[in-house]
Amino acid sequence: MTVQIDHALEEIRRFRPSPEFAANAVADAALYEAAQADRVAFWADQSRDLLHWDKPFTKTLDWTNPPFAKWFEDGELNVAVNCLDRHVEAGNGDRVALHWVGEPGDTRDITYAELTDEVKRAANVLTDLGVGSGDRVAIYLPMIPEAVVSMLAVARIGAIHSVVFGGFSADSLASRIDDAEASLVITADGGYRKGKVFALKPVVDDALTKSVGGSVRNVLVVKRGDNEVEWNAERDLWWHETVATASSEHEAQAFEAEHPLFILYTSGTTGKPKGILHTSGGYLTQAAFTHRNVFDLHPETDVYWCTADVGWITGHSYVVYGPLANGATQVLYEGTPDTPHPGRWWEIVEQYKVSILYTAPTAIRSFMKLGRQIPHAFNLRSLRLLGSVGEPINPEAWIWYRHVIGGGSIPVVDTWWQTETGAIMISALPGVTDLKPGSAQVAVPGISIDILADDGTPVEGEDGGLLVITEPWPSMLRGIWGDPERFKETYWEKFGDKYFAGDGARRDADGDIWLLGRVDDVMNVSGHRLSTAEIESSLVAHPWTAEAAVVGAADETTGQAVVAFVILKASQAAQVTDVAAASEELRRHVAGQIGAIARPRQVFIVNELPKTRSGKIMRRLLRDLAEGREVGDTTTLADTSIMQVISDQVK
Ligand code: 6R9
Repeated sequence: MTVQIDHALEEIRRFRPSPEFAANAVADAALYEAAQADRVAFWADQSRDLLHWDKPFTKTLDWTNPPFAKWFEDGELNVAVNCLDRHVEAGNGDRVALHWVGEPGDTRDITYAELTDEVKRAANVLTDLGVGSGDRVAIYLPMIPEAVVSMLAVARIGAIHSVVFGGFSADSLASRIDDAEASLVITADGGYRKGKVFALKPVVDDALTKSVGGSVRNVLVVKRGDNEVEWNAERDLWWHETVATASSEHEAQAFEAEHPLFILYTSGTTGKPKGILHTSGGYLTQAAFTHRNVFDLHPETDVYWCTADVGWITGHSYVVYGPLANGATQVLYEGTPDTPHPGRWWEIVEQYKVSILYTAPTAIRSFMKLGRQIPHAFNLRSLRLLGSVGEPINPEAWIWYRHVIGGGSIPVVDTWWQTETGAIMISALPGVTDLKPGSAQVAVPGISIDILADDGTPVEGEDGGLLVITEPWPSMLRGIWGDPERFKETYWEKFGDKYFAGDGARRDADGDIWLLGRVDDVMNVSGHRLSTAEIESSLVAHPWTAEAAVVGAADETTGQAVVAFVILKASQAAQVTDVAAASEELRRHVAGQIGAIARPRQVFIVNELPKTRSGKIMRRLLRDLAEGREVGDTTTLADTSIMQVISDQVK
């Protein structure tokens, strides 16, 4: 059965918030008015209300040296204390912070008091290992409570974490360790995924032989998969032999608001991932503000579940920092949605009475394909708010999400933001905004968004243009690790002091914003960012490959899929007789080099690539081919007949 994804593009229904929801909503229209009246004062008020400052700030924003912003500069706070200790001190130590569910079915409920103790213990171990303020710690873990504990322990001592998604390869891990010069890696023996243990410690071992920097002194290993691991007694330590036995006394120090909190690598338009740098006070302010207001969080009663992995920014801001700063109770699930059965997520919703669910369109579309009988075998009536992130949600998926998962009457918020923005920037406010399927809608209070033409002039009417952020915001990236020039070039060169997001957008007659996808060579596969250049360079690194071009082709389930066109070296072509096996080998190679998420859906072996006279590959034409469309304008090709040749080969 195939599902027509786009046939609800004519969807024009609007959904008013129900009076009951609006009456109890955390957010109200006054937030917009306050932010409108004085944007900077608005953020200062939010920060004071939502966070505990050991030393209150007196300055809110310094934008005298754009694009380097400073927020709440003279204030001091401890991020981990804001996420933990202060809730315990306020009498909420017995509240569950994490309902953790392991894929094989084991569970742990961890209260705020217990999580605080565990983080203090881990902080003591890190300090004993010589990790201090400003040092970098790489975290390569499955979705287990220790991932959250590790991040907060690093934050607590003022060190900087770099979480690397557990699906990334040894090469990817090694380059991230080297770029940040991490001195410690926190990992596990393995984790569970699709019913099997996937090994992590061996990947770390491999990465450390590939690492050229030699910065890593220790590897701290959580026992999770019970898989065999090799052991380097001088370097490796078990978590259960160190953290579990460490003291839970730990006095947290306050750090300056602009103290670095984490680096998170994300794909850009070039082959080399960028280490996006976030700092403490502004980041936590906007993560907490948006988590509370966009998800209408009532921490005493809600059970919140964001399905993102902590390896992505969504996991940083909306699994760790936002929810914990707000004292939320949340679900943390280790595994995949379909293990051991396709209703696993809905079983978890029923069991924990999840009230707020935040996930990605790609997941929603795969559930649509399986049919509503799967979620409907469970009681989903606890749900009262649904969120979406990662890519545009097409109206059909939006309607399905609201009706089939949400029972037809609860709000769905589509949230636009990026690793670089740190927190949600565009979204409806539930209970306040009329909802419009398919549109991310409006800038959150205190955020200034515009749509510009390529030459910087404002776009008139409903034409599409480029999305920009016109004023600095608290959770904005503070730079690219070790590369201030690349930071300026990538985001600020195009429009002067306005931030260029890399997304196309248009505004409709009501002023609602519709995202139109990336305008650069960044693909979005299942809500994950991948760069065409990075995959091309991986393909070219294979001994058979002479040249490669990669495009993101529309895909019903994953949004986009990686499709590669490869020319083999003449010296190899004779030996490669089985084309299917060769493309399979290249797919495997990319998965091995970058990670399974980058594995191309298809690799086509071709003799030529379409190039302009100046030698630029015309990916647009390859995308037409990959999407089964009539090939577009070929007049700028050096050889206009080439597309026919390629298309015959692809068939
Ligand atoms: C949070 C996250 C960022 C890119 C972004 C855009 C796309 C994210 C979206 C969306 C349309 C939404 N994106 N949310 N597009 N509607 N609600 O996903 O961060 O991994 O850095 O990706 O994802 O293209 O530029 P990140």
